[in-house]
Amino acid sequence: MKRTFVTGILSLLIAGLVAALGLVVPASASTIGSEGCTPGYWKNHPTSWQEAKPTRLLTKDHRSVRIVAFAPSTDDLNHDGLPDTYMDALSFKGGSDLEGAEQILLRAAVAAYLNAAHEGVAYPLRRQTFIPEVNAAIASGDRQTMIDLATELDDLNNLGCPL
Ligand SMILES: [Ca+2]
Repeated sequence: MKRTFVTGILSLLIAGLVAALGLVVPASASTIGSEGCTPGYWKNHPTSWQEAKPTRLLTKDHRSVRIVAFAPSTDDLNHDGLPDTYMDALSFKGGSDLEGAEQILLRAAVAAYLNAAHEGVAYPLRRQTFIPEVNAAIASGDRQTMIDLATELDDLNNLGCPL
């Protein structure tokens, strides 16, 4: 009887230990799940960024050949006379014309990039998948194509932020 009790306590302890360990195992950047943080979150938490600095230029190539750079129609979409950075993109205002659509898409796309790059966010998409789609939508010159993709990314960026 006593032995069963001790065994039961031990089982509970082990189960608790496993659960505790499970909580601290970091999710991999390649984790595919259903989490995402918004452009607003990333804009306000630049110290949480992984694999990109806020000053990184939108058009800068990535070291990994499997991740292509963003390809905006111009490197100065916010017209401040300087090449746009990842942080600039999170502040793009959007608008009703083609350039506005491109801003809306890139704002969502940079948040998507940061979600996909972060080890603690189980984002559903990989960068090597959606960045070419973003570039193709921009190259299409079709506002609705850009808005549709932006909406898809926005939905994922609003899945819920674990950070
Ligand atoms: Ca600029």
